[in-house]
Amino acid sequence: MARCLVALGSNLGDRASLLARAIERIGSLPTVESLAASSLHETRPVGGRSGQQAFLNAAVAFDTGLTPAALHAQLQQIERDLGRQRSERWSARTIDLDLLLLDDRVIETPELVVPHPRMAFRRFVVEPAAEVAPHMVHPAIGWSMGRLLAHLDMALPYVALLGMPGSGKSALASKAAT
Ligand code: PH2
Ligand code: MG
Ligand code: MG
Repeated sequence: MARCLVALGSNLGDRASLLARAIERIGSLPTVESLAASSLHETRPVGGRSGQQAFLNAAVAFDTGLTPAALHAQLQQIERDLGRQRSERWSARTIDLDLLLLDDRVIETPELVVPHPRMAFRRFVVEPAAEVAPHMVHPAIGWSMGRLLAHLDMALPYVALLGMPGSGKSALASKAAT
C-alpha cells in the first residue's frame, strides 16, 4: 500500500458537484482506503487565457495498492467520464486530477512525473494538500506540505522568468543569481 496525494481542480460547469463526483469515484477505486478530502478552495486562475472562470480546488489523500501507472490511468478515465476535453494547455476544464505524491517515490516517465513538477509553488495545490496531508514530505525538496505552505505564507520576493522552452530562462536565472 502507498499513501497517495491527488490535487483536484475545476473551472467549468457545476464545479462543486464535479469535485464531489470525482472524490466519490476515487474513493471507490479498487484497493483505495482511508480517503481524506480537503475543503473546497475558490482560487484565481493561474496561467492560461485571461478571463477564465475562478477555480474550485481541493485535495485528497488515500492509501492504494494500485501501481502508479494504473492509478494514473484510472484518474484519467475519471477525468474523461466527467467531461474533460483536452484542447490547449491550461484551458478551462470540468475536472483536472493531478497525481502529486505517492509515498516518497520519484517517477519520471513520458506519461507520468511524480512529484508533480509545479506543485510546490502553487498555493491552490499546497493549501488543500496541507489540510489532508500536512506531514507528507515532498521527496525532492524534503519539506512537508505544512512547511511548504508556511513558506508560501512568508511571501518571499521571488521573481518568475517566463518564456518558451529553450529561450534561455535557466541561463539568465543563473546569471541573475550570481
Ligand atoms: N490548474 C492549472 C493552471 N492554473 N489555477 C488555479 N487557480 N487552479 C488550478 O487548478 C489550476 C490553475 C493547470 O492544471
Ligand atoms: Mg493541473
Ligand atoms: Mg492535469
